[in-house]
Amino acid sequence: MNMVSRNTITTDDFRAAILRHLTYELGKDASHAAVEDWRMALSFAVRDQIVDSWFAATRKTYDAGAKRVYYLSMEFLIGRLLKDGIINLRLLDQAREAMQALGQDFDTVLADEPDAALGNGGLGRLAACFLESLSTLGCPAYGYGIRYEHGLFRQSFVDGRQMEAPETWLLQRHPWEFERPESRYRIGFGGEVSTKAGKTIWTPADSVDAEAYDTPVIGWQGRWANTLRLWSAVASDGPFDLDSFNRGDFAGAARPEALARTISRVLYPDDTTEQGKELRLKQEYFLTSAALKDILRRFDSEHDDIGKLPGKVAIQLNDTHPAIAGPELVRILHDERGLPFEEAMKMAQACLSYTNHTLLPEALESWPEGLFGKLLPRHLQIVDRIDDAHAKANPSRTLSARSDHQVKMGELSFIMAHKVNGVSALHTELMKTTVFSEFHRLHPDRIINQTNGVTPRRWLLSCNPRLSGLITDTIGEGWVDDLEQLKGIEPHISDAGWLERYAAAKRDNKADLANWMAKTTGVKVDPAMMFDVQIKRLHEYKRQHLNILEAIAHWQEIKANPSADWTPRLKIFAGKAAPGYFFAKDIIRLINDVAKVLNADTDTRDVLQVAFLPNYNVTLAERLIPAADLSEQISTAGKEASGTGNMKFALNGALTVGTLDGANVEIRDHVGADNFFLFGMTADKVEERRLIPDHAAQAIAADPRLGAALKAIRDGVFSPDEPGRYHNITDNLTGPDYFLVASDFTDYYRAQREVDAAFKDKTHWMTMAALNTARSGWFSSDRTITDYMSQIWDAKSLRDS
Ligand code: AZC
Repeated sequence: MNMVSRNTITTDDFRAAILRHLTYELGKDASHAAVEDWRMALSFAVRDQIVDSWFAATRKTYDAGAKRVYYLSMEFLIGRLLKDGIINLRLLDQAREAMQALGQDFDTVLADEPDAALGNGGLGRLAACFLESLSTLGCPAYGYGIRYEHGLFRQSFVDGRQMEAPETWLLQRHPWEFERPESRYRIGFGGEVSTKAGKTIWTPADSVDAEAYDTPVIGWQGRWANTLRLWSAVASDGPFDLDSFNRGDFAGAARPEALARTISRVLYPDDTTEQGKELRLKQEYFLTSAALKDILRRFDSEHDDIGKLPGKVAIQLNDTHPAIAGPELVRILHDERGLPFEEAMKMAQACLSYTNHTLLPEALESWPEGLFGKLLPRHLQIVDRIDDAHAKANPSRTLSARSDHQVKMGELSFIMAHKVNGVSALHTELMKTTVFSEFHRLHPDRIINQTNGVTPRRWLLSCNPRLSGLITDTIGEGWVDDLEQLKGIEPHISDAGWLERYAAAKRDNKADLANWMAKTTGVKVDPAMMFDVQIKRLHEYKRQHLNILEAIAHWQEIKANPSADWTPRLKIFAGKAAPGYFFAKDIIRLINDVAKVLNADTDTRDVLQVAFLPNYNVTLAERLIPAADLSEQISTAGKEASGTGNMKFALNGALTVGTLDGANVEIRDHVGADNFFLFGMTADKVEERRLIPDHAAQAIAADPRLGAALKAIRDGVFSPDEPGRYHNITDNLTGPDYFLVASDFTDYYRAQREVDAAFKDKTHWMTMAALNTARSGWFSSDRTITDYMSQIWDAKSLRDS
């Protein structure tokens, strides 16, 4: 098979490098080394291969005096890095052969790596895909984030209920990072603002130090590597604690230590509800201030004219979480560097841009001004001056970042950014007409769209070797960094032999998943069933409960006529609920309860089963997506900003059943309406429907299947020991039903029966699946990043220079 070509290092040299690391770096004898030791040794050997191109990229950037992109994000949902590095360096053959020669099972060693789960979901995973694409494209860039000691919690189920345990990815050494004790900045909080000789001086009361840890991010073919710089909080030994100590204020003396320990300790596990917690604001300022100090230090080392800043520095705010970058940069430029205020503000705007990832009102960050002012007294003053300057420039309007005794981070980000982007065409239009409508009228050129994308290295080449092997065999390897080349497989789809190979890849991926499920969860499934997959965070707007209601109704239908020719289907769920989001946790439990009943039902279990796989993470996604037949993208239209899982599924040949929401709209446009199962109300219809006071009751009255499914839940069919267990869910769905589960049910049910019918015609199904693969090239994050580079950052690739 014409596999992707090899790196030039020989297997022998690579094996020697692994042994050298095992012996001299880890101090382990090969005869006693554990899997973890082998993994470390292999990781170090791979890392060695990255470092040279990493240095070369840095040198090129300095030599060219090039503009750098800085991606500020509270989340980077990275997953494992070992295989990613091996694949991008094209070391797969050597690594496998070397480990074999050393008597180790390569896949076992790869599987030993914990996921770096420094993110909640889509926003964090997007940041990770973007970093990889920035490196692949050779755009000089840094990711800045927090090195959380504990990433997203570990999920397990007890009696079907979600349990959370701390995640401890740093228990073992993290072989990819380099500690940089020399890159350390003091970050202040609280204190006083004073004026001296016309200068404003902020004297913080407390401080912590941010210490850098660098992880190289290698692009495709190892041609370029950028840096992910994560900050860890350590106690600063500044005058504050010594003074307190000398005064005998030991608690005060210990405060910096305590502060430091908590700030980078844990990722906030709630991705859609803003809780307004002080620690969260501290984390946000900690990341942002450390990043800006680092950016300016680097700038100063190369340039002596601050006026050049916007030409050399592009700072992207990943959602509003780092929005304090606006006032912080103005503070540095005005207070510390002496630029006139409005000039400082203009310069900051020219550097900054902001991506919005959600319109959900509960996710739009705002801080009580008291809390904000207590922690960041100077920044609160600057927010006011920003508002004044904005009002002066736009006299007829009263839009401001501080209002109703709150500091509003969306408004602040909008004002302080030269570009504001949405993440899908629909989402961007909704930004213009809803949350930012007034701002948009005032600044009609500021909002632009950048539809999300995913990296094809991780989400096809690495996670689906069977399909990527077939593709490379058919069209060569150019698709890996030019995903639109996938169109080249389209002419082959009508070739029965080729299509059979495509189908075989899917079949084998499904068999692998079935084996893995049997081994790890004890759930035995037949890989001939349709694998119907919904994997994402649990949220009412994502409507996992619509999916399980459909399963219940279908089960009832099958039970009434068990011998009919049903299409066998396995519904797979995975995803975490925010620990405080009780409704979402109820949905998890309901799905688990339903699974128990359905999977035990001998009348129906050959044709309908349900599995909720615990502890969803990037690695599990890499396992599930290549094995999926059907991708559930069923959010209430207008609520899912984009979705990125939807793209990964389409790319890997799963057909979508979905609403016209987020990037589903564009996926359907690209793959063709015939190759997509559409259902549900559009975003406009959703808004209209909500105006009907009893919309849910009407929908239930109109569809007896829905009524019967709800009744089964209410009667305790799935919770016989506690019939009332799900009254919150049934009350909601028969009452307010804000996310219109009832109103979309009937059309969803219809679409699912269409799916069933289509799945029976294997040739037709596989043709549709292959067309999804062939036509998903546009959803590469390389395309997205190329557009950010030209339309937002004005940044150039240096890869080929
Ligand atoms: C997510 C959106 O919900 C998802 O639709 C989108 O694909 C993703 O961002 C990447 O743009 N948002 C989040 O994960 N979190 C927040 C706060 O929006």
